[in-house]
Amino acid sequence: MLISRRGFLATVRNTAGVLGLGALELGTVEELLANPNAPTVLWLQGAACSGCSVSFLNYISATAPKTAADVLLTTVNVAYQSNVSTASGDLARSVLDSALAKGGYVLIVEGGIPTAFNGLAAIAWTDAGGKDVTFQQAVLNLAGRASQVISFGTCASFGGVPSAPPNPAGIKSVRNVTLKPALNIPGCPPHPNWMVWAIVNTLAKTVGPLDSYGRPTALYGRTVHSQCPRRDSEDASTYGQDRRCMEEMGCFGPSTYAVCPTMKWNNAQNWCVDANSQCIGCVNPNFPATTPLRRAHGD
Ligand code: FSX
Ligand code: SF4
Repeated sequence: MLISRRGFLATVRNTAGVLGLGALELGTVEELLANPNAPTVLWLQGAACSGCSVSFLNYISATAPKTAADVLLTTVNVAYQSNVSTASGDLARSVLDSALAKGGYVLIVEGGIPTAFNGLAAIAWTDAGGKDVTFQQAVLNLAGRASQVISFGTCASFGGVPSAPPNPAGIKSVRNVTLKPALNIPGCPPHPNWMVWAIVNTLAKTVGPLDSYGRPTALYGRTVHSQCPRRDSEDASTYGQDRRCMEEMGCFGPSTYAVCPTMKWNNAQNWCVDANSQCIGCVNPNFPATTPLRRAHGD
């Protein structure tokens, strides 16, 4: 069943409500949808903690787009988002079916992909005939007709937390399941600015060079250590010592590539080291196997 224009408008209006935007101007949405070039974005969620979506919803900026709502509703055409869309059942699935039939959308995947038990550890939805569609199958189908696949978070990019041993569900990354290129935006979770950056630059075709792990060097090109204000400071010997370097406590800043020290988090208020925690390397392909937190707990 193809979704009607009226149904789609209702879906978008409902999404605005969930985001706390109040009444969405129907004219604004119609204007957006009337644009034949309005890019469609589909955002699926698999084996994850929802932290990527939550991080994205905390996006805030002094310049446009100013909030996550601006991104979702006026900058791009997000037709499906697992956490914020209130549409469910046939209506939600029909949005995906319509996009698949048309092709050329941007597919965002958040979370790892369970592959053991024929993928049955995660059911994405049921098809029009009532048959279960595994998350693995959903990603494979939708990736096949996407113009670009983007992995949000370390789980989708590399397997991340849900793929940690013994990994009974056989969690794999998006690249390892689709065997196709995907733009990786790791972080557990990724910074909201990185996700907005990825969407906007993908649509504008301005992502630029990637490193060997499929990460844009604009965001992951320098080590945390090289940008850290504590580089020449005295070593910390325990937690809670302001302005001391955490290297002796296993800080991963020297081997982790991210812009956290310069961009900072929570609307540029703070970041891990400024809060007296080591960098735990959450953007790394082997996260969380070797984090200093595991060592601190004797794992
Ligand atoms: Fe993974 Fe997303 Fe870590 Fe969570 O949903 S990157 S577990 S913070 O956030 O997929
Ligand atoms: Fe490098 Fe970590 Fe020390 Fe900062 S706290 S200077 S990132 S080792």
